[in-house]
Amino acid sequence: MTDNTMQVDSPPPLSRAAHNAGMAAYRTQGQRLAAEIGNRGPLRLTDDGALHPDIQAAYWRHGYYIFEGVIDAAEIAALRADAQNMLARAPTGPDAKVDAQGRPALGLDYARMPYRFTRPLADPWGGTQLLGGRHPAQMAQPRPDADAPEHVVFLMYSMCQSMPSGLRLYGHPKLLAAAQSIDGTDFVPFNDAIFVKQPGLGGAVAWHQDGVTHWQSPNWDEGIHGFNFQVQLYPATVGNCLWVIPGSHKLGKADIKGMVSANGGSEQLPGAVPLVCVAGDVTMVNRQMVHGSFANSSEDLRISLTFGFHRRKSVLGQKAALSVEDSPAIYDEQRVFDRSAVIQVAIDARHRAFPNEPAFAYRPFAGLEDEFRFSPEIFDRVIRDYNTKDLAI
Ligand SMILES: O=C(O)CCC(=O)C(=O)O
Repeated sequence: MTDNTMQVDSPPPLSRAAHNAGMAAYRTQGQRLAAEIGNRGPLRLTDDGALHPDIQAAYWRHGYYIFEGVIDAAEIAALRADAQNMLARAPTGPDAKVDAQGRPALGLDYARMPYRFTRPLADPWGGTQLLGGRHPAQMAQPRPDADAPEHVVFLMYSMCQSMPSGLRLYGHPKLLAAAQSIDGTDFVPFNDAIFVKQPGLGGAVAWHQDGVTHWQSPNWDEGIHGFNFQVQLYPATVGNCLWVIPGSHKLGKADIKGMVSANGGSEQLPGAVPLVCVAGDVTMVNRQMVHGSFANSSEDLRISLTFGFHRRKSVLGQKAALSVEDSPAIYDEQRVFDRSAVIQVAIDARHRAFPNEPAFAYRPFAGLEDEFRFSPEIFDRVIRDYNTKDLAI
């Protein structure tokens, strides 16, 4: 098994269509609960640029919020084009070096190969020790249709390097203002990953909580592991979207295996809500939420650009974890500065593309803006292989 192959052996019990049909009642119940909770609307800022206090309160109460209509149609079109280009340039499988057109795949010269594959409709992490063993209960793995390929792209990394529009998105002033309100003026980046849930093929992400570092910290609280945005490039439907258990970010480390057992072994956990979105909506999800997504047995594509932020004090001095745990690094001042510089460069790249939009003022780089203007030299120094410096906790 190579680094970017995630194999699953157990025989799939249900057909794709039967799995899709079997989710219907659960989906209806989840949508009802989501409607009761609400927690969605435009991304409103106060006059001094803070995320509106009502939204902050709603986020902290339930652990998530859906910002509607943040990214306009033209920007979504550019992001789709770049994401589809990345998909087209993926190697044909985990061990391949060329894409479907026989060209050298994107990323062969990157420090980290930017693609992860799964077998269709599989749950590559559930029930394994991968990623700190944080996905303890495997989701159902339906049998794909007969014409399914052997492997599908599941995740793509490096959006700030491989997608010009992805770098610009990373400097979005309203998203950064929200990050600043949640994680403080000295907030720092986490990582980014593009979840690709191809229609009738996309893999499952077993129920999990993201954080691995601070569960036993004496100063543990509901925000210590930060949050993730997901920018939806296509509709996130009830059949393919991310699900969360509201309020679970406040309760410490969940016994997910026990929750599934107590639910008669079914992964259809009670009290969960689907984060249904249209293209251009952005979800904000606390990384301590119990969350996951089912095998995409539906007919709808989802591509979610996922990137997160932390409080600086949650990260500084911590050991590399999760996607960067193969390195023995400690997140010292230099590492935090180097990875945070991606934000400053992204702000400048965005400002060049959208000169009429107010640029976000990122406090840790106040006075250093001229040293981090977007240029070929800065791209090589700051953006190339930036994800080897991710700040995962
Ligand atoms: O979008 C998905 O399906 C999974 C996302 C997720 O698990 C995460 O962001 O941690």
